[in-house]
Amino acid sequence: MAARQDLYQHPDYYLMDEMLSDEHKLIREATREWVKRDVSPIIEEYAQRAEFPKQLVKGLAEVGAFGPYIPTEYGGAGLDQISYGLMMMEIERGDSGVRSTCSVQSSLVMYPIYAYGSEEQRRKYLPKLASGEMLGSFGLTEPNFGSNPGGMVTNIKDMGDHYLLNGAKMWISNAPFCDIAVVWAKNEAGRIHGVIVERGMEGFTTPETHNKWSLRASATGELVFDNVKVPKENLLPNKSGLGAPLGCLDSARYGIAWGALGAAMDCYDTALRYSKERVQFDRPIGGFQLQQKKLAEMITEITKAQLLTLRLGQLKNEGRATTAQISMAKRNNVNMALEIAREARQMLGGMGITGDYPIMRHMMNLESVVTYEGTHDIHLLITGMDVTGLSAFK
Ligand code: TGC
Ligand code: FAD
Repeated sequence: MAARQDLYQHPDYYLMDEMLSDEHKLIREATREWVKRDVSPIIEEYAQRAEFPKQLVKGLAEVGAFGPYIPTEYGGAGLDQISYGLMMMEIERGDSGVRSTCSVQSSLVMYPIYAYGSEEQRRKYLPKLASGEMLGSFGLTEPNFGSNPGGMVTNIKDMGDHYLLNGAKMWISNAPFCDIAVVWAKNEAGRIHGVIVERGMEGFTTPETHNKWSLRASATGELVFDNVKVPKENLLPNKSGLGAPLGCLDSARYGIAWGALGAAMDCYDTALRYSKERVQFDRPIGGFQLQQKKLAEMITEITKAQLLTLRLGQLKNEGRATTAQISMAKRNNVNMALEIAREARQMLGGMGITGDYPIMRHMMNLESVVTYEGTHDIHLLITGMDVTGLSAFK
């Protein structure tokens, strides 16, 4: 398959760039250049083969995409939340699966070790995770507990000098090759704790999930624990209860809100360029009112989402972004991106279903993004709960 030339130019209809600092723009440009050079030429082939391009790990670490907001003393990039968001936007512009790897590594593995871990755990794992020497995964979802993780049955038993871990996690990004997994399990009293499980521990296996039509350039699998002896020092000591994993999700969902924006912008940019080049009835198809309606609606939705997401980033920087605000942005942006991908795909006619253009890949990837980290419906119910004060889950 011939490598695709990446001609991407980002839409900025409301001059949002003027609201970014010079540092933000530098970080965004550096990430974009890396995506254009290292991701775009190879990603279609890897997605078609259903293989994670492991060679990207080094570059992701070098652009600072593993732990962008983790302090530098632990190997992170020490950046603000808007920088983190812009990186996720650029990386998902390349591919949602590559962004998934960064979300998991940064927000679901490094963040809990940083926020809930001991100083020894921080020093042992964070620098290696930041450099890409180690890759992590996050085990919350189980075969019978997806939207309702509080019902999990994976458990730890205190055996005196270690914990005995039993159970299974499903749909876990990066599971097949992770070096460590942050796993959520209940103790004898039913309290949820996080433990760090290392590859090589006896009884720990990570079978791969095959036959996905979505997120094909990301590896997904199970985490299976059969009487795994977990040393006591591997328990995250500083937070327990369902709020601990949900706190990690806040950070990952925030990154996904930015990421989905990137996928939407890539679909729009591709369709806009195509509409000016493709001639039917002796005119570029972009001159037809029906095609203009599609493009006008796309750029309107993208512009609204850009403003919503940047404001969320400002609130996150100030430590004021709420779970419900993050839910609204994740839900809105992923749905917006999915609708734009579907419309953009139609605008390319038959060419839209091929790997010569990125749209169909984005569209299929977004079917996972709209489901993981809380489904579209769950996020709606989080907003409903926030505005009414009444939980639809109980
Ligand atoms: P609920 O009673 O509402 O809450 C239980 C406790 O948690 C606290 N809490 C939070 N704390 C921090 N951050 C948050 N976002 C929090 N949300 C809730 C809450 O205050 C309470 O604390 P306490 O002290 O009173 O006990 O819980 P619930 O059982 O009713 O569930 C609520 C619900 C449905 C919203 C929650 O379970 C949920 O968000 N479900 C969706 C599950 C989900 O998102 N799974 C994602 C798995 S990871 C993943 O998909 C990774 S994909 C990665 C990739 O490849 O990019
Ligand atoms: P279910 O919870 O069974 O939901 C099925 C349907 O019912 C959905 O439409 C849902 O919205 C609806 N529903 C459920 N409850 C309600 C309700 N109360 N009211 C109304 N509707 C409801 N998990 C991890 O822990 N770590 C990972 O790294 C990870 N990576 C993933 C990667 C991929 C590619 C995918 C697809 C998933 C991943 N997940 C991961 C799991 C993901 O978070 C779950 O798939 C998601 O939370 C939904 O759970 P479920 O699939 O069991 O669906």
